[in-house]
Amino acid sequence: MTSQNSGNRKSRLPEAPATRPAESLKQDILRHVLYSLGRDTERPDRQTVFRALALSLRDRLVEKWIASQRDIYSRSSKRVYYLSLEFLPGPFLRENLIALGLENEAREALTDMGFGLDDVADEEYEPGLGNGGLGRLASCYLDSMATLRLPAYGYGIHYAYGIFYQLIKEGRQVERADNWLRGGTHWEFERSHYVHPVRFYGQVREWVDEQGRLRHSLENATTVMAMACDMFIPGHKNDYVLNMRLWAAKTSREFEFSFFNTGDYIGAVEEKIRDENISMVLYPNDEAPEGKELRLKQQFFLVSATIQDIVRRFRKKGIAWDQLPRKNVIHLNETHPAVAIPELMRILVDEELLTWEEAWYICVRTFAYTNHTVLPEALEVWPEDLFRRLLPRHLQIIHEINRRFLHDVRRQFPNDPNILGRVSLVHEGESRWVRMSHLAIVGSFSVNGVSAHHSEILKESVFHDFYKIFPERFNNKTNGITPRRWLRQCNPTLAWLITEHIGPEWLTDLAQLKKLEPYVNSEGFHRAWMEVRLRNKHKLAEYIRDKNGITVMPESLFDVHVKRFHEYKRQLLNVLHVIALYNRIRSSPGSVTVPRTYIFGGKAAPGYYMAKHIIRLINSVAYTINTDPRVGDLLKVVFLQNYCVTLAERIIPATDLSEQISTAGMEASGTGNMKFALNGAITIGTHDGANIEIMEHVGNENLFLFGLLSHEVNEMRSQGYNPRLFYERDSELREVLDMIAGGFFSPSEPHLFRDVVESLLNHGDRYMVLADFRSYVYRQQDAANAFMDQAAWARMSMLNTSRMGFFSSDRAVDEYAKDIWGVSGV
Ligand code: CR6
Repeated sequence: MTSQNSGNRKSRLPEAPATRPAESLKQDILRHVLYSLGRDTERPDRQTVFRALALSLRDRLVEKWIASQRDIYSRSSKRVYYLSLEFLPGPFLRENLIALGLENEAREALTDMGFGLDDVADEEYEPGLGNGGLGRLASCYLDSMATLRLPAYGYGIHYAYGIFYQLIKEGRQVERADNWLRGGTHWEFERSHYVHPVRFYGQVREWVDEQGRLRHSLENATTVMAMACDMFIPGHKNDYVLNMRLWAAKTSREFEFSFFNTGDYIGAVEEKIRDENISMVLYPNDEAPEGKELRLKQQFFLVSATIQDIVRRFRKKGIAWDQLPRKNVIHLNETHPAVAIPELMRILVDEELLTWEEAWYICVRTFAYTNHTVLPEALEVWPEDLFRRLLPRHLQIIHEINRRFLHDVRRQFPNDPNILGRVSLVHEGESRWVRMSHLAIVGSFSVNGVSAHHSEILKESVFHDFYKIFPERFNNKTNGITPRRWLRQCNPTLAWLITEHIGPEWLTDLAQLKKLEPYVNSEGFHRAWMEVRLRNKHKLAEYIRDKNGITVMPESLFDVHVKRFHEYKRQLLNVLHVIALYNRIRSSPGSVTVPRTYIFGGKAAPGYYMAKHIIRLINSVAYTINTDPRVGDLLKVVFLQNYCVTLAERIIPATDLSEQISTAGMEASGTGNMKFALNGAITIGTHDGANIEIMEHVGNENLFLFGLLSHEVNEMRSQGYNPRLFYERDSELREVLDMIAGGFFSPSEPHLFRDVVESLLNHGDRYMVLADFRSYVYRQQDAANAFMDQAAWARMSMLNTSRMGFFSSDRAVDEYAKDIWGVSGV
C-alpha cells in the first residue's frame, strides 16, 4: 500500500512510511552488494550479504555518531578518554542490530533475500584484540558508556594480528596467526589522512633559549605515523554512538617527500616494514608481561598518538592549560598505557613551556588508574636501559617525578628510611627497573581495584606504602558485564522469557531482574526456565558433536571451566577431581549417580610451559575417560578449542555449574563468573575476587564456595606449607596423583606428566591445589546432590539470575563516572 491510494482511510490508519524499515534495509544491503563490494545482486553469497549488512549498519552508526559528537561539542562536556592496550569486542553484528533496534527488520530483509539472520551472523569473524578479562572488560565498559550517553572515547591499537587462533592437535595447543583483517573490515573507517607522528629513540638536547630558560628537545628521533581507524559503539536504543579509535602504524616515509628521492629504494621499503611492525601483533601474555622492546614501543605508540588527539581537541577550545583536568580525564586501563603520564608532562613542560609545578598540578588531576592484578610477576617493570634508549626524555622526566616524590616521602616518614626504596619509581639493585605501577599511582588522582576483596589487598599489602602516602586516592570499582551482550544477545530465549514476565527495562537497569523473584515459586515459570536451559544445552551438545565428535547427554550436569589457562586459575584442581570421579566409577559403579559433562576451554600463553602442559593433560584424561566403556554416559570430558567471545556466547547459556576456583587472593575479580551466574549457572568457587560479592548478592545457599580464605593461604604459606602432608593423608588424592605420575593417561610416554605432579609435591605447590582438594571434592558432591533435585536446582538458577543486577557494567561505569571521572550523560 502506498500513501497516495490510501484515500480517506488515511484518517483512520497511521500513515505508512514511504518504505518500511525492513525494505529500506534490504535496499541498502543490495546497494552495498553492488557498489561497495562489486558483486552481482542476483546471487550474493552469505559472506557478501554479511558484509553488505554490516556496511548498511555502519551507515546508520556513523550518522548517529556525528550527531552524538555534535552534542558533546555543543555542551562543552568534560570528556573521558579510556586508554587500553586491549579491547575484545566480539562479533558486532547481533550487538549492533539489538542496539539499533533493527533485529526484526534485518531478519525480514534477509528472509526476503533467501537468508537466515543466524547463518549470516555466523559469518562474522571476531576481532581478538585482547587476551581475556581485561580487554573484554574494556569493551563492556564502552558499551555501558554509550548506553549511559557519556562523552567518552576508547583508545587502543589496531593490531593486524590479534590473539592467536588455538588448535588442539593430538591433545596439544598449537598456535595459528589470527588474520582477522583477511576479509577486510566492514565496521570501521580508516582515516588515512588523519595521522599523528610518534617519535622514539634519539638523544635529548639541552639548551638555553633567548629568555634564559632551560629547554629539552629530542634530536635524531625515529618517527612513525599513527593512523586512526574508528569503530562505532552504539548505546542501547538511545541514538547515541561513541568511538573506539584504534591506531595503526604507518611509515613516516610515505608522508615525506624524501621517500621518493632516496637512492635506496629497497632499504626504504624495509624501513617501512619495520615501522609498521609496531601495530602488527598483540602480545599473547595474560598476567605476565614479556618485557620486549616492541611491546614498550606499542605502549608509547598508543599513548603518544592519543595524547596528541586529546591535546588537539583541547586546544580548539582556546582555554588555559590549567583547565585541562576540568575538561578531560584520562583513564589508564592497567599500567600498560602509564607512559602517558611522562608524555603529558613532556608536552606541557617542553612544548607548552609550563613550569614543572604547573604541569604536575595538571597531570595528577587528569589521570586515573585501574589495577587488575596482584600477581607479582604481572606487575609491569621495564629495564631502565631499554627505557633510556627508546624514550630518553621520558626517562629523565620519570627521574624528576621520582626525585620530587621521594623528597616528599622522606619528609612525611622521617623515621622510615626503608620506605624510599620500596616506593621508588625506579627499582635499584644489581639492575635498575622502572616500576610502572608506582609511576601510575604517583601520577594519578585515583587508584582502583576491580573487586572489593582485591581493592582491600591493594591497600593492605601490594600497595600498602602508597596507601599510607595517598590514602584518599584508593578506591574500589567492582567489575561488571554488559547485559546486552551477556544475556540479551547470547541467550535470546531466556532474555525473551524474562522480558515476557517483567518487561524490557532490565536491559538498561539490571536491578529490575529482582522482579523475577515472585515467579520463583511458579511452576509454569520453573518449567519454562528449565526448558530454555535444556534447549541451550541441546544446542551446545550439537556443537560438541560437530567439533569434537563426542556425544554428550544434554540432561547431564554441564560443568564448565572456560578462561585463560594459568596455574592460579587451577584447571589442574578441576582435572584432579575429574580423575577422582573416574576412579569412583571404576571401583564402585553405583557410587556416582549424577552424569556429568565436563567442558574445558581456554588459551595458554605460547611460552607458558606448565599451562600448555595442563591443557595436554586434560586432553589425555579426556581421551582415556571418553573411550573407557565402563564409564558410558556417566562422565564425558570435552576440550573446546579456541575459546573466544563467540564461543563464550555459545557455552555460557548452556552451563549448569560454573568453575571459578582460583587460589584465594589471586584472581583480582573475574568477569566470567558474572556472565555464568547472570545466565542462571550455579557457581562452584573459592573466596576470591568478585566471587565473594556474588555470594553476598545471590546468597550463600545458592552457590558452592569452598577452600582456604586468602589470609589462610598466607598463614599456611608463612608457617611452611607442606603439600606432601595432604598427599599422604588423602588416599583418593594419592591415587589420582600416582596415576598421573605413573603414566596412566600417557601410556606411550609414561613420564610425560610426572613434572605436573612434581610441581605439586616437590616444588611447593605455589597455588595450593592440594590444600584445597578435599574441600573442593566435598563441594562438588554437594553440587551433584543439589542437581538431583531439579526443582531445587531450577530455583537456585532463577535466584542467581534475579540477584545479579549489581554486576551490570552500567552500574560499574556509573560509579566510575560519578566517583572518579566527574562526568554525566549528555
Ligand atoms: N587477567 C584479572 O586477572 C579481572 C580482569 C579485569 C585481569 C581478572 O581477575 O577480572 O583483569 N587482570 O579486571 C589482568 O589482565 C592484568 C585479567 O583479565
